Amino acid sequence: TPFQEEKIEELLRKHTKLELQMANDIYSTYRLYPPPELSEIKTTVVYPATEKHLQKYLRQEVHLIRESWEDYKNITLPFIQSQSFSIQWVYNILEKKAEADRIIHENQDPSNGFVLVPDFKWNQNQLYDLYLIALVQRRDVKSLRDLTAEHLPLLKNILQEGKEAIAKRFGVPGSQLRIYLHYQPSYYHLHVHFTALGYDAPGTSVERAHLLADVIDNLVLDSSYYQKRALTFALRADEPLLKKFQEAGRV
Ligand code: M7G
Repeated sequence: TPFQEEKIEELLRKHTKLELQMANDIYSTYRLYPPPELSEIKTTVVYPATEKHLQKYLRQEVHLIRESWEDYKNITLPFIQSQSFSIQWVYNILEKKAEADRIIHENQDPSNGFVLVPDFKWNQNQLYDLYLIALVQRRDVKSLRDLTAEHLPLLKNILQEGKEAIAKRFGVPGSQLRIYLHYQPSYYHLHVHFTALGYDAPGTSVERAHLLADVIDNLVLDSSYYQKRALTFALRADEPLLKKFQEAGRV
């Protein structure tokens, strides 16, 4: 986890083992062994993990896919319907069976409502790596590909109320937030990522992140924007979906 500013002084002052490696004039380098309270490693455990979880966390070669709407209907959609990650954890949050005490904001409207919670990648100890996710109440929207003008009230609520709730609770203004959707997501229940603008969060690359404000504008211009245009994303070398695109001659 990132160091907290007020603790960083202790790192060189208190109980820290230092082994000199080299010294030259005003410069010196050391091996530093921090005390346990300053050497926290945030750990996420997935148990039992599926083959797909193993794939997600293994380092692999990646390939860029340019998915047309036809590709989505013929290749991607049947594939995600046949095998995608369980979204039980999302339903647990919506039904208050898990993480209920962590909810930052909730709009209970069944069509246009959502729940805002800290992402499990963020330990909430510092604002530097602030990371929250908004999970929509409705269960019939898988991803960006499903969005039409019908979803504008929902998306506008997430943008507006999400920013307000984060400013109120954490004091971070909307102008310092990056608010976006992933395509492809790992979990096919519509959700929106809120990360600190100064933090280079994983998954913010141009081939994966779509700013919510841009998504809203695109849908205002054309309700079927995301059922028309091609979308780009990267797939890892041994992902079965890549194989499907290869078999279809689309890579
Ligand atoms: P994604 O775009 O579907 O996939 O985002 P990614 O994980 O490849 O980015 C899902 C988001 O939900 C990620 O930012 C995860 O860190 C977060 N997340 C996943 N799980 C299983 C949980 C969970 O159980 N609780 C919380 N609070 N966040 C989770």
